Amino acid sequence: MITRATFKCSSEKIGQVPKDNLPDIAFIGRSNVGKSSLINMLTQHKGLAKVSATPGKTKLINHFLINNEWYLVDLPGYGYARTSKSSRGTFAKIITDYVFKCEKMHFLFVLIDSRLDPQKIDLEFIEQLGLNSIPFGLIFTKIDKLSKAQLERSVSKYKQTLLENWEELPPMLISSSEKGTGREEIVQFIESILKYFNKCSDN
Ligand SMILES: Nc1nc2c(ncn2[C@@H]2O[C@H](COP(=O)(O)OP(=O)(O)OP(=O)(O)O)[C@@H](O)[C@H]2O)c(=O)[nH]1
Ligand SMILES: [Mg+2]
Repeated sequence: MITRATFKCSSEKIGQVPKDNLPDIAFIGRSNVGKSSLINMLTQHKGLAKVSATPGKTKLINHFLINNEWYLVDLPGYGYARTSKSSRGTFAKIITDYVFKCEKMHFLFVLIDSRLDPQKIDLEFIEQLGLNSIPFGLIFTKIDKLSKAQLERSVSKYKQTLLENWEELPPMLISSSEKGTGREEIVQFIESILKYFNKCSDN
């Protein structure tokens, strides 16, 4: 259960993230997919993370302290034309540094727009996660825009696409920040991850 959520800090590089031992659960995905909205929905705290209809809103690594025990982390989106044209390549350095090098990062949710066919940029990013053994799951966002049948088709298409390259599927969840759908399942899933990491650090 999320009982307390407060903004902790914004970092422009990983050297600035909080120096405590509390684990990070982070959200990544294409610009505008709904990362910041999902953080507000999960914490039931409108306006905690900054949301905008214009892609490219979140530019820093934002830490939100949850129950004084762990962090939800809002990251900048990838695949936004203005940032992808930079010399740093498709994924900004701030993203790759955090995801692949930051020890605080315990689990990453890759958000996928449930309305779209599997996108190359997401598949490429997922491939990098797999190759680097980064623990991750998928969350299909904005499901309020689809019928039940459309959502099922979309998710099963995604599974098929992933199974072309992977033997095992990552955990998959669904959400609508507009309607609050998926909140309980996502929070429970995060709690099970945190319990697992707690057990590991006890031994
Ligand atoms: N209908 C609907 N709209 C959503 C949902 N989630 C987000 N949106 C809308 O999508 C737009 C982008 O939402 P953000 O949460 O700012 O997206 P983001 O992934 O944080 O975007 P960047 O920070 O730019 O990378 C906003 O206009 C939101 O209102 C959802 O579940 N349903
Ligand atoms: Mg954002």
